[in-house]
Amino acid sequence: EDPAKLAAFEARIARGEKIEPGDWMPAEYRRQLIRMISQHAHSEYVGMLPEGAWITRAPSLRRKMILIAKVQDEAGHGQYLYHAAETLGATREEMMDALLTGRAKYSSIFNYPSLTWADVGMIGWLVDGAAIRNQTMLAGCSYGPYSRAMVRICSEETFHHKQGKEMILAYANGTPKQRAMAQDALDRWWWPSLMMLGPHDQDSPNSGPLMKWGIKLKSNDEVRQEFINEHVPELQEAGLTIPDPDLHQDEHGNWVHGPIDWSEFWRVVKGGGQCNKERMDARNDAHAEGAWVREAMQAYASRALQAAD
Ligand code: FAQ
Repeated sequence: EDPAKLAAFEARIARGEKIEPGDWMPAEYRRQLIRMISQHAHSEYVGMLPEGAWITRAPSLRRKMILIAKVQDEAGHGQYLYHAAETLGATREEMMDALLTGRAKYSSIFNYPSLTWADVGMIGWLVDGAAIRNQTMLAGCSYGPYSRAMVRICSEETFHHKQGKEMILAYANGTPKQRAMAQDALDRWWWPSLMMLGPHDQDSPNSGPLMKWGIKLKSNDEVRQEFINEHVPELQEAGLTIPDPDLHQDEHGNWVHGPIDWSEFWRVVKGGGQCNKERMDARNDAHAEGAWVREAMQAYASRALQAAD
């Protein structure tokens, strides 16, 4: 790679300029962005499934409308993100193929089952809460299209976060059965939510290049600490118990968590979680069922092209 071009590129990042699609960039910067943005898109796309499963069983029309809007937002986030990756030269077909054949990753968190209605609220509060912490950081990233997508996605997810919190607070202040449902959902979603933010910094091989080039502005552990500091007091105030006997506050006011079971994390990432097979089957079925739509759109586009000739 041309050292002068690399130096000019790094100087632009140091000045806080955004890198735009046609600009020169190192091959590794492009590769890292395609990896990360496409996996982020896949996460939104698979992430529709755990909550989507509850649309037909929402307890009221109001809750059903909110949930449909949320799941639809997640589909939209996937679309923005696939488009952002396309600006780097990845094609939709390649990315979809990588997901559907299991070559690409998507977030570990979506391989856990949503067993009760309280899980829908807990996903909004914890999973969207963790996603917002990570994505607020990424809104400042050096690649223009990704950074701008994050601004819009974060504002929509702030609504998701609030609706989740509101739902859990209603249950936490509700009947003993509702309180037990909220606690049970917290017991099952707490640790996966911490894992979702990625391995500890010493086990995060991508952080080096990502932080050097201003893609990630904070490390996995820093973002996890922010997430914990925000959520522990609020969950405790709701009367819920965080399932971590070692949790305590240090002299700086940071909430320190007990050991994370990384063997569980890697098992889930490698396909051995409770719902990996179910999620991949659902996405493959949806893709196969959509074949006629893609064919019809292609036929329409080629006819429009002929008409323009
Ligand atoms: N799951 O070197 P690092 C959402 C992989 S969106 C699976 O630390 P990096 C919205 C990682 O890919 C949630 N794999 O990696 C929503 C790498 O493998 P690779 C998704 C994981 O990139 C809410 C290896 O481990 N958000 O939730 C995970 O520096 C509610 C080593 O890791 C994004 O994707 C994981 N949790 O840091 C939707 C945000 N963590 O690729 C519906 C963008 C790590 O080399 C309902 N991504 N791995 O084969 C990022 O910020 C980063 O990629 C991290 C990981 C922080 C996820």
